[in-house]
Amino acid sequence: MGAITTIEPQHQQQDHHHHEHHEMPTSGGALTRVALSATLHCLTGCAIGEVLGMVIGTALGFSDLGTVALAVGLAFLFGYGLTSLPLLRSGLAVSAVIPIALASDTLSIATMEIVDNAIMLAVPGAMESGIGSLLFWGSLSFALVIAGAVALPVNRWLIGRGKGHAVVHETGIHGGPSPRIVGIAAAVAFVFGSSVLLAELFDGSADAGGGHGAMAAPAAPAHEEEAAGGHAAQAEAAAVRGLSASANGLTLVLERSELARGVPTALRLRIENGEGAPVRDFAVEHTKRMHLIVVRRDLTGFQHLHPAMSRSGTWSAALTLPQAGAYRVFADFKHDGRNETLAADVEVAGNFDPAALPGPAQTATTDGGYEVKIDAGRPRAGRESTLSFAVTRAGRPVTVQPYLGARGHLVALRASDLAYLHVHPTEGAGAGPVRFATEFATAGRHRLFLQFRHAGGVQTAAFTVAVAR
Ligand SMILES: [Cu+2]
Repeated sequence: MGAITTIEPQHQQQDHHHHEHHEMPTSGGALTRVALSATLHCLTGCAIGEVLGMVIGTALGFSDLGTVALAVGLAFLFGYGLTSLPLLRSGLAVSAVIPIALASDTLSIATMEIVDNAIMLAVPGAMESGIGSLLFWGSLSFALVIAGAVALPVNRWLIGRGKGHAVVHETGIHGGPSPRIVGIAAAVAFVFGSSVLLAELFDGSADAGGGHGAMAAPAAPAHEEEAAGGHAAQAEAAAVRGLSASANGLTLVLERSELARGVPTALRLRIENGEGAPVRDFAVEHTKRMHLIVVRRDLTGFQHLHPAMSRSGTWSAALTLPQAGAYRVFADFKHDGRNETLAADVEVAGNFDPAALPGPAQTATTDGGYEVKIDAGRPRAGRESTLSFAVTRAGRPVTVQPYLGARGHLVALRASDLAYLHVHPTEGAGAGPVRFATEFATAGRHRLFLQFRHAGGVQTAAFTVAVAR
């Protein structure tokens, strides 16, 4: 924040703006103090709006652009609001308050919003890591403090010319938060934010799931297949997962292996380490720390759930299984820098009527009436395959909304044993077909479950793909 003193204020008096009992300093340390107080005041409203916008936008899975737009809108709303409320409360008419708020805050809020949103977009994974992660809150804290620091010379310059917050000052009405308290909060936010970002930097991982993992785990082996694609992904993809309840020293423990048919039940599970203690530090992957895939052994009844973890490390999700049969429960998560998929079965008693696997088809229709056309090329065992999905509704192309930090989510299971394949999206935002890459380890039939979001709802389309030798 040292740059503030380098800007020289204009020393000319602005008599027509000058009031005798609220003389504004036009230079030096006194001007800086007024500018600092005004900036902290403005930053409060801005921060409330920005944080609210970021939380709502990321929680609802908005695109980065949508989240930023919401945050900017709310920042202006709260910024103007915080200036206007004390004036309105003191009896000033709305028609008098609006021009004052506009003159006082517009440039200041605009500066802050450009800076803090640019920082949020620039920090890798900050927007995707979600409100449960340290990386998200660290980046946001850091971004807001830097935004305030950049706005300070802007406000100082404006006030020195009798503009900006000087206009509010002229009314003689002072309200809003104490600059001292906001100043202390900003200092704390700066220390917290820069610590998180420094830790992220030293961890050396550009992993979108920073959060807890990045702080707690000593530099884990980098498995950045999400970002790197290509070669790193191929080695990883060749290994099928989800065939075992235990792998790499971790064990999936389901609290119960039998569920009642058609009754909403809390499916509870934990991941235990080698000592039998529950694991609690999971990294964010695809915006969540735990993905549960539930599917009946005959590859029907697909469900994708996001459970919540208790302090003790027990994950819980509401699950209803309407049909009898044996179901595979896959726990897909990232721990110590590694992607893991552990799986175990639950049974639902009753008459089991297994469904035959549908043959390969080019199109599938979702429950919501969306038509999805698959282009899988000619997939061969041991080769990287690109899978492309075009979504239409009533014959018109549909541009899908972001879902779990990508344009869609794909689960690929080997039909013979429900082996769980690693699949990764191959491109970010935009229109056109949704694309993924995977490597089918072996020949044979596979069942693919594509999930995408549109009009606020999540749709699932299932396909059978025959992989050649
Ligand atoms: Cu998920």
